[in-house]
Amino acid sequence: MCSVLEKNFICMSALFVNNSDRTKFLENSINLISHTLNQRQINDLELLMNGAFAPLKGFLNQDDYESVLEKMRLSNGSIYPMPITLDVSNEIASKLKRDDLLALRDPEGLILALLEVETIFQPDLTREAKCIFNTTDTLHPGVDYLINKSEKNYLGGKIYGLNKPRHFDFLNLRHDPADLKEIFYKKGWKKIVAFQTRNPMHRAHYEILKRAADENEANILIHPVVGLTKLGDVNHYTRTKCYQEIIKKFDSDSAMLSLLPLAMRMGGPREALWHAIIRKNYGVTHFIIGRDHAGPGKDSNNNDFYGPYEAQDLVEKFKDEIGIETVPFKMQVYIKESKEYKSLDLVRDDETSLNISGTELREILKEGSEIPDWFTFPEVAKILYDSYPSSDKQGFTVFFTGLSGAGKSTIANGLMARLQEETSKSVTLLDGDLVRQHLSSELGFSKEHRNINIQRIAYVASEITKHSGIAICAPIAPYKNQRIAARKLVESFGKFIEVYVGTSFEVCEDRDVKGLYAKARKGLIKGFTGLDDPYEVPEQPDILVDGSSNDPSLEVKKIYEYLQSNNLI
Ligand code: PPS
Repeated sequence: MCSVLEKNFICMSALFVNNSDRTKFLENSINLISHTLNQRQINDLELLMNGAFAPLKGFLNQDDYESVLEKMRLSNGSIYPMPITLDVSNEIASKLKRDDLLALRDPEGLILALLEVETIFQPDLTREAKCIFNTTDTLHPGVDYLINKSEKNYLGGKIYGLNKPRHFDFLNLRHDPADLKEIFYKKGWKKIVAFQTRNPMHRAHYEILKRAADENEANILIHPVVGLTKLGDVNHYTRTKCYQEIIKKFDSDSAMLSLLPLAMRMGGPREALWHAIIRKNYGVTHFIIGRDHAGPGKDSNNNDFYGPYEAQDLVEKFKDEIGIETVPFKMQVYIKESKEYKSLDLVRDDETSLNISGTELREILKEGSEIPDWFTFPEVAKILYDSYPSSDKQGFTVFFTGLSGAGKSTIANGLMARLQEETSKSVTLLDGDLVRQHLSSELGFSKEHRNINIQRIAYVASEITKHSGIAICAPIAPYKNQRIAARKLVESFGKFIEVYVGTSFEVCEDRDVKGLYAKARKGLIKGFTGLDDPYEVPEQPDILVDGSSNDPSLEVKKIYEYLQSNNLI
């Protein structure tokens, strides 16, 4: 692919070894210590290996790291604002010394590269946060990684690329820098204006792109990030389907779409500068920087981490050194009267400006309301509706908890029947006894086993919820922590409603439907919930029901009405 002169820089800087070295390296790698890369490290490695992070030749050594923190430059003076580091566990760091080779593998064990260790150091991660992100507030995703997730040792050294990370999606939209440069060359594109995004694209973005291309007589590269972005972002599958619709709005010879497997740090100004360097490496000549580029949202005091145009200002300062033109854009709004988009700062007093924020859009989707036509193209709206069904079309989990014999199964069965009678959703009952028979037959009632049991139930419930079904769970679930963990797992996909069946121990013992209380009193059953094993009463259940009631259908009605009033059915 590297035939033309102007691509030489990239070919030389890409870090893949030639074929004969590759065979040697692979043979020798069997005896090497291995590090399993996390998703962020895989994204970093892919862009190191393909030359998108040029002039980097590997993960930063200590002198480059210090220099990047303090001066936004490598120790040789090249501008580089983001420290690309490899954090590893104490166990791995303690086994390595200078000049050792370390095998870098993906979670399935595929070797991606070798690292020739040059420096091993323990960074001051709080200082790094302050220098790079200008804050130590862990609400900042970049800071959160450093303080709460990063391992405490950094390894610096040269990378020998052996295999590209595996991708199975949108293969025709993935390009290395050399590929894109060759495509631009073949298309005869001299000026290319790139657009970075981690969100779905709407009409305002289309207008920005059209104007940027016209004003600069340039072609368009839509270059969205499909590596790690901010938690809660629209997933990249949905976004890419939206981009595929947007690209159709341009002449086929004037614009193209390519996906960038970058792990964002949400570092505002420094990140914008880094994005510009990366785009330069892909052969881009003009880079659009909008309002709050790579902004991480609000801090713990509800203030913005960075000023809205700080990123534009910083990149502007370094554009000549990088060799890329910046195309700054102010926030675009829709003018109701003239039915056109314009910069917010140009709106006249007699004009009505309209905009929909990301949060407002999520609200519209949740309610199942219509996304206005002025805001997005109907094709994009359809993709978003399909991916984000309104609450009444989403799945959910009703999680009963209470003592043995409290009446969980009776009420759960009643709820299941009512839901099946009155809705068209599929309902699955994960009753305590049934789960113990089918999913957890090897488990006993120790704390460890009970925890595993609830984790399994929560996992199955989360899958049912994800696929728009209703999961009704009815275990004892005596420990608060496990109930919280179950909620967390399910809530990634839909609502979790905790129902506490608050029947007292005395009533349950009195009923003793299965004769278990009597056995436990005689010491024939050890670790019985409520007797010699704790039941941690839910402090704030979503619903409290009375399991000692003579008419369980009243309790079923209470839950059913709760589901109705929360738009779940
Ligand atoms: S847990 O703690 O959530 O894993 O328990 P769970 O799987 O829901 O328990 C299912 C049934 O096991 C019976 N059983 C016991 N319960 C409590 N403590 C001990 N030691 C015990 N041994 C057996 C009990 O009948 C549970 O069913 P329910 O429907 O709650 O009565």
